[in-house]
Amino acid sequence: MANYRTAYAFAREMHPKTEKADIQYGTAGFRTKANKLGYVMYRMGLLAVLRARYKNATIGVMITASHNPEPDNGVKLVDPYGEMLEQSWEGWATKFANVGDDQLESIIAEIIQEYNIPMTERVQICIGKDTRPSSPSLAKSVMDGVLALSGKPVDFGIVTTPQLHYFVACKNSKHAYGIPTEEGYYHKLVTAFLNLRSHQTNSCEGNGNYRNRILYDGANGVGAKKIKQFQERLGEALKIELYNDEGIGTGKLNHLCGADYVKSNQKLPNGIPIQPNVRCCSVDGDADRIVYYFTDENDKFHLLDGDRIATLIAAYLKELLEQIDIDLNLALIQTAYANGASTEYITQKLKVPVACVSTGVKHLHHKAVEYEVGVYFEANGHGTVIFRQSAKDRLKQAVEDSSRSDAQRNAAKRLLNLINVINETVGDAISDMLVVETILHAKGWDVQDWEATYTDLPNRLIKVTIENRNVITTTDAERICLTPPGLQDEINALVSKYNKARSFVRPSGTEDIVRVYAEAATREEADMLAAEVGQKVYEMAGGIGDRPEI
Ligand code: G16
Repeated sequence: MANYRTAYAFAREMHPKTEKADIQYGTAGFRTKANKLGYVMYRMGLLAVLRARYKNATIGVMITASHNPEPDNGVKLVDPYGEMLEQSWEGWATKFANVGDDQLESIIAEIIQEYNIPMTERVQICIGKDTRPSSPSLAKSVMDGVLALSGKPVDFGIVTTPQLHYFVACKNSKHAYGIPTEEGYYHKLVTAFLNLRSHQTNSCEGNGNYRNRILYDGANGVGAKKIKQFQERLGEALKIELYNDEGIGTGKLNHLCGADYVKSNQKLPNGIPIQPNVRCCSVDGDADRIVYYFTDENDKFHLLDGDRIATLIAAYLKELLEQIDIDLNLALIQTAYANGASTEYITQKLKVPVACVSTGVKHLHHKAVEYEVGVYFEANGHGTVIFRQSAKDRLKQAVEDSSRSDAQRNAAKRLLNLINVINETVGDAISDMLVVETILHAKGWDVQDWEATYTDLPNRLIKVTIENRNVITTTDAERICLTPPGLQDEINALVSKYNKARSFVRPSGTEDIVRVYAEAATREEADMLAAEVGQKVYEMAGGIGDRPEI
């Protein structure tokens, strides 16, 4: 019991619970104002050690509020293979965060007993943080929690969320996933990317319509810092022009820029120059999401979001698998936010099966592992591809198989290289960018060719603030609203007024708001439907603040 006493004493002296209101482990861990999180961080340090001992593995703790505004912060635990914390432990995380200081000792004893956790192992906890000014002191609280239960904190400093996931996977992987250092990460991705470029007959400069120049919006966050490592290493192979790289603590993080801003507002971020038909991309505050876009010669903005990235990747993988002549089951996982046109394209044109799950990469990842090759993306640009080890082994055999043609073996080599560009642990904006650039280059496409594959249905995403967002509950992968009673009937009635329309509402798991999504045949109809549904939410679910305007 001596160990848990230390945990309690530390809590009382240094990290006492300061908030009365309960906090919940949401879509991506705990997220709220940074000044409310000190004790939560400490307790997540404790929980990480318990999880690590239970799994007999290294566990990760990432301190970030990703796309949220700079004064927010957050924390999430990373499981042994770099995946999100197993859902059955999210309840423990919520309990740990909310018990009184004097109950900490007993809750630690309870979890140890429930899982029969051996308390003698010396385990490592990898800790990473984004560029928020509040992150260093919150990281210190996590470390105190780790030390209180005699775990070993390994501080990776400021890193992107996907880098931290990668480090954890490397530390635990039996299949040599990579070297668990920043240098190891850059080396793995860049080597594979350059291999793919050099094996192509066409030049580095371009291929067909493809040009090797991209404007990159770093959201004034860690994605701006880390892309410099790639700029240096990629040189002429991909000329990345960096914008939105303000210093830490300027208050500009995610402000009028970044992937979430661009996706939600469907317009250019501040800071990116208008250059007609030039490929641009934006990452978010912790560089786990990316969207592409361009402005045409008439100043019209064109967005290529997560759905576009998913369809581009799935189509290319299908092409490679056909070239190799290998039968691997490939599927695409989306959420309710996926544009109806993307789902139609992928099922009817590409003939790749699609599954729809609830928002949150944890849900998408979970579904994707059911397939040999699982491509998963949220429309907001968060996603990746995962390959079963058996699929990788079959590809390696295909490369060695002398009965296969050179073309088949080369395609298998190409796919194996592409797998090394991909961060399979979680969505990774920079890795995704390199994958997109590889595919566009291989096809000789620029964004206009990519966009021409199908036509998006116009859509609109708005936020509505209500008193208690938990009064909204949903089912069927969040496509149907269960409560408040009658709201779904109202949504159905509004949707029926428009062509090709669809709309749903759900409480955000990262912000204190309700999200309303609408799509329809025309821009005007989509905007009108979103506003009307937003107003119904406001009226029937206790709206506060600004009422959505038509
Ligand atoms: C997080 C999650 C994403 C999710 C997003 C928005 O992203 O990792 O899977 O789509 O929040 O979630 P919600 O609609 O529940 O607020 P990020 O980039 O903020 O970590």
